[in-house]
Amino acid sequence: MRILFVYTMINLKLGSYGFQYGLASLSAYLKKHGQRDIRLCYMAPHYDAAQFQRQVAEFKPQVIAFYVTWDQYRFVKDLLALVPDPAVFTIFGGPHPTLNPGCLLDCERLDAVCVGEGERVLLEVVSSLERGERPEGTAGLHVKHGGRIVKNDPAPFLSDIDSLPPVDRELFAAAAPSRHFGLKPISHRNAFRLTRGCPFGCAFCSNKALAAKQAGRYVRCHSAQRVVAEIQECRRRYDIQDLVFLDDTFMLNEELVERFCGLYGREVGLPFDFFGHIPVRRLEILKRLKDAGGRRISFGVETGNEEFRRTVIKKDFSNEEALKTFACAKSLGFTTEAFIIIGFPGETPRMFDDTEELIRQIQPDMYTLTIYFPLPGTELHDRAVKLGYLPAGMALPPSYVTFRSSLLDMPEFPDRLIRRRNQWFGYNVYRGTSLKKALMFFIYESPWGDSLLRLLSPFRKGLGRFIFE
Ligand code: B12
Repeated sequence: MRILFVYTMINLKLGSYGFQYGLASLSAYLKKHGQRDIRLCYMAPHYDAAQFQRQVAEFKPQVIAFYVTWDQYRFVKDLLALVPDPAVFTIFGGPHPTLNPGCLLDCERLDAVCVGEGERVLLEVVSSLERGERPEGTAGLHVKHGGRIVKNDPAPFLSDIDSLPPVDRELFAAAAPSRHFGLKPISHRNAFRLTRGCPFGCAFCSNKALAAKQAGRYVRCHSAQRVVAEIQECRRRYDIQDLVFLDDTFMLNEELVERFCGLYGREVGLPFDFFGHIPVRRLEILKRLKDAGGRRISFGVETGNEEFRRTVIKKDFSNEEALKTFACAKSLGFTTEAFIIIGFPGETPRMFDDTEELIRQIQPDMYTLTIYFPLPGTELHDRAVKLGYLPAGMALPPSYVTFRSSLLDMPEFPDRLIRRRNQWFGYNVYRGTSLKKALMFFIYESPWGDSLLRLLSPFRKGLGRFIFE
């Protein structure tokens, strides 16, 4: 059966990236079960209907399978409407349809939505279609049938993720551009995962709601051997200089991290970047990671206002713990990065002063500041609606660039002010320690920052050294 996957990265701040682990896993799973004819339509950084139509006309897929996040939903919906042949089976999966399966009603041309992990679901859909049957009884599938919608309960989370085949990187090798515009390239060559899922309940993130969608354990780990073998295989195939781990929280399972560090340090040793979590209970674990090749560690600080962080954002650590963790990571020689969000529902400019102050004290090597983006199906999105900052059921305008402006209408912290604080943030944080960095961040956060980054992307490495060393 001819299956076309669609992955879009349209209108995003922070550049385009060439890999989506979930689709690569689905493709590998289907191939393991005998499907050979699988391709990818990768669309970035602009919407390009002609590209999609060309690929559909040439490949003549029988199934079109879209990965959908809330920010991309508006574009994917338009692409879907271009599918000419009613016999082509169309299906959405990924975090947005999982949390909002009602989008099946919203999209006339859509046949089905997958709720949760898709490996078994998509295989059963394809197998049913091959037998000439509609996949009505598939666990995890919401599917249209003669004018009504059949909603099947999801199957439990896969219990043993090591039993899955290694993800299909060639799918992306054939379709994604070799040049990436972001400062932190993520591609089929260098992106890996040690785990699936996340145990934390941050109110702005989809993970808590995703965890509740299926029965069983959401957080699962690969074995260290399995991941190192996958990395070795990739090194044989591609030229890899460094790695990035896409795990929501890489340091979840300390025993696993210990085992991984030992094996990886001995057999691979390439520099790697990953996400940490504050507080790090045993700081020795950071040392192990550094010795194994750890290079950049990113922590979600989100806000500098402790009370707001604990009660509204639902992240349980103190500023003291944040300072201590960063200091330790820096002293070990990591490049440190802080993830911060501005414009949370109910946040005030005064609270954001606390954020600026904390990050000024931390002095991370770099930061990523994003303007709060409400995700339907999350606690904080509902809070924004309840407080009257966001209309319920709001559609995203096509021109909206995530993280560039606020969708909330907060009289105390209006969009205009949020954007101003966003632009001046880096300057204010670094002006006392590095004027060069302060000015570079000011330019990057300006309205022309993205275009500039794109223009300068061939010189990314040199630029990185110039700013951060
Ligand atoms: C790594 C990552 C990134 C990377 C890589 C992109 C990516 N989407 O993978 C980068 C840094 C580029 C990135 C960018 C963004 N991200 Co991000 N990212 C993640 C993260 C941490 C892990 C994704 C992953 O590897 N999952 C593991 C794999 C195995 O699971 P999966 O991808 O969900 O796929 C499984 C199922 O969903 C399903 N499935 C998926 N697609 C399909 C399709 C079909 C047809 C079927 C049947 C099934 C199916 O089966 C797959 C295998 O089981 C997730 C958090 C999360 N838990 O998902 C956030 C997450 C996906 N990101 C999110 C957001 C908001 C963004 C950005 C908008 C941020 C921005 N403005 O730049 C962009 C959007 C880019 C895009 N189009 O995806 C949100 C999406 C929320 C939502 N409700 O839509 C998430 C969920 C985090 C959050 N805050 O809640 N991200």
